[in-house]
Amino acid sequence: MGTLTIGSAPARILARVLCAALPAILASAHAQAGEITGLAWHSGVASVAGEFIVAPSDPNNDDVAGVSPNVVFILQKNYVGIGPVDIEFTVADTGGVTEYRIEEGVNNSTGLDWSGYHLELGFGVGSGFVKAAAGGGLDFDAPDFNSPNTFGPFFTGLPPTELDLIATGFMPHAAFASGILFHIDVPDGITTFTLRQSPIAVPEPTSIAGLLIVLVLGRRARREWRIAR
Ligand SMILES: [Ca+2]
Ligand SMILES: [Ca+2]
Ligand SMILES: [Ca+2]
Repeated sequence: MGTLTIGSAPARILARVLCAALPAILASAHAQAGEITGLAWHSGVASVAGEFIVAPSDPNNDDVAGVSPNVVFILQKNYVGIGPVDIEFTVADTGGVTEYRIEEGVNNSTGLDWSGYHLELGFGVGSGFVKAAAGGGLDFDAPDFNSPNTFGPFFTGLPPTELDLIATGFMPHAAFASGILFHIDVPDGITTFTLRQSPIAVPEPTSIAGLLIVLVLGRRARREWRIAR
């Protein structure tokens, strides 16, 4: 697990959110319902800190419109490389579908600027990750998509789909994005699920040049092949 530096922007945000969430945490301490009951993160490219789960104040609230009161905080995910961070949640049945909002902060320490951010839902972690099946009940607030998804100051979300959220924009190296918020419908009948999140780096100019060369050579080869026939 990563660490937060006292006085840093992520630490200040964490303290502010903790203070705001404290009444809800205390009020839910004796709640009987539990949907997401735990989480563990897996990644070779990032550290995760400031994560905590509030017992749902409104279980089985699918399909709530607007911001769901059920919340999981993951306040600092610090990427040091490009790749996925898998967060595996432990789930207990509550007799319905509970809609959660996830609130995040993401730090870019990769040395690369980012042009996007991709979120997926599935099962398993790392090379064992498998995308969830469409229609399986685990989704990003499908089919109504009546709760907001926001991606902080750098990104704008594309229209959501059942199992993918993609945001595009420009997030420079060394930037921190707070205010990332999205919704997940968590059904009964599963014991775990995985939220996979991956930054998308701005393509290197050399990569773009290489891609153009490949395209030109391919076009020329096709033309010569047609002439030779
Ligand atoms: Ca929903
Ligand atoms: Ca749903
Ligand atoms: Ca909703």
